[in-house]
Amino acid sequence: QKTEIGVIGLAVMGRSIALNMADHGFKVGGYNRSGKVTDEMVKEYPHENFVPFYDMKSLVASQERPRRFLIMVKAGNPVDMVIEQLASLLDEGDMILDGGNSYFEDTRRREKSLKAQGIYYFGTGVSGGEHGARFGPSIMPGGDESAYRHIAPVLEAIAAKAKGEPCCAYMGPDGAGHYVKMVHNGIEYADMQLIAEAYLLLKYAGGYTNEELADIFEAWNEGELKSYLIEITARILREADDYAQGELLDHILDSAGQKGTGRWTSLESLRQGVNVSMITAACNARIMSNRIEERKAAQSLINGSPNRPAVDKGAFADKVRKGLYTAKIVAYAQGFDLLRHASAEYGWDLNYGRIAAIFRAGCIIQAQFLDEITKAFDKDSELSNLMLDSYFLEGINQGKESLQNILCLGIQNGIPLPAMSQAEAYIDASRGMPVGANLIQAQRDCFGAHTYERTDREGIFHHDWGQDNE
Ligand code: NBP
Repeated sequence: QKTEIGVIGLAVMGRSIALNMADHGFKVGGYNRSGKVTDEMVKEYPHENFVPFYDMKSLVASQERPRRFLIMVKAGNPVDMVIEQLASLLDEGDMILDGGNSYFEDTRRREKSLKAQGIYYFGTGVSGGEHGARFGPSIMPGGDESAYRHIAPVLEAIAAKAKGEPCCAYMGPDGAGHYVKMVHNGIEYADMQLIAEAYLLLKYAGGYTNEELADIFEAWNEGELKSYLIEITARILREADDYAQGELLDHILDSAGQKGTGRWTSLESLRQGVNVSMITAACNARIMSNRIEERKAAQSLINGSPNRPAVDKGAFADKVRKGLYTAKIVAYAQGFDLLRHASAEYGWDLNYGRIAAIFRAGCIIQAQFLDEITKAFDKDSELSNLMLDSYFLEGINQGKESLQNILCLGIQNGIPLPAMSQAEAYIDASRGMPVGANLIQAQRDCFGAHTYERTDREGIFHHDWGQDNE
């Protein structure tokens, strides 16, 4: 039977995306290494437009040229193994898309090597989890621009729609799509950490009950914080436990998992010399959360906060909302700053407004806020920092005092607020406050003759600081 596209890897994501394509009228061929998985899929989710295959050769033979394949297998070696098998069966002009969470450097390597064989390779970021893949994810394809038109009709049909527009757009050459997905995930880490910190403040400094908290998050979801993550937080806070008393949230272990895309973003930012301190803080917060035993053991050893100030419950929630919004602006400013540097470094010519636009639906960080990011970059595509756009500047200037207030209160209450603290530090460093680097330069010159520059004269200077400075 003839097919129009092949999906390789039919686990949760591959199966969902294949069915999504089938729903949109594409004849989809599906193949999974273990045939059992394919059988189960066909049995549980039969679809007239889905054709199962049990070897790659027949899958390839079922398509007219140029052929199109989407690989949805575990990131890493499995992708290379599938490519090796698949590429040997393909002809010049055929296309392979990798929809998994592949590391962008792997994507660059694979794209280059397949190009030499005349095969177009698209590293394609897909966000939205199982539900997104099934009913409309946000899709970030990167690869050869001239070949994009061959895959665009399928990707744009299955993508989520925001105000009628598909949340899928060509990102740039080679690893650009997977890079954007990586930064998306990094921002997601920071966004989630900020919400967790707002929750901690409201719960432990504000003394709100879960029900009150759910009402607060629901109300926030009507305003500038409106987003998928705020919406599910309100829902989570209301969820009753079916095993013990109260809400499920209070019975979930205080230890968060991570699969590594946040860490990749953080490591990459250091390589690029870009400060994404809030993403790094979010990674570190998860690392600390995993130290359950150490945290328990030190509980009675390290002093808490003896003088916990009283909180005006009524006004507090509003301050937390403003502080959270301010910090959120900084998290996105940092993420987009990394994209800007990467674009220059790798020669991608990324379109930041378009990137924000495809995050508006389907993905985890979807939010009203993203419309404003698109507007900011449409106004000025060379905008050096999102915080400096007039809309966001107003947000920062209006919310900064609240951020400072809730930070002070949180710290006095002994509540760890790593991401919010980084937001404040970033704002203060950005607004030209001295950062102490004059002293660091003096120390470097003192112990290592590393020289320094002066504020009042051109040139490179070295000072004889006296003894003990070899
Ligand atoms: P998994 O990441 O759990 O991978 C399982 C799939 O990989 C199965 O089809 C398995 O085949 C196949 N596979 C493996 Br493992 N090694 C293979 C090999 N050497 N050759 C061929 N196939 C191999 O699946 P997933 O959760 O559906 O995710 C797929 C991709 O999408 C991943 O990169 C993931 O990071 C990404 N992603 C996932 C989500 C999500 O919410 N889950 C969201 C966004 C992106 P088998 O059945 O024969 O073992």
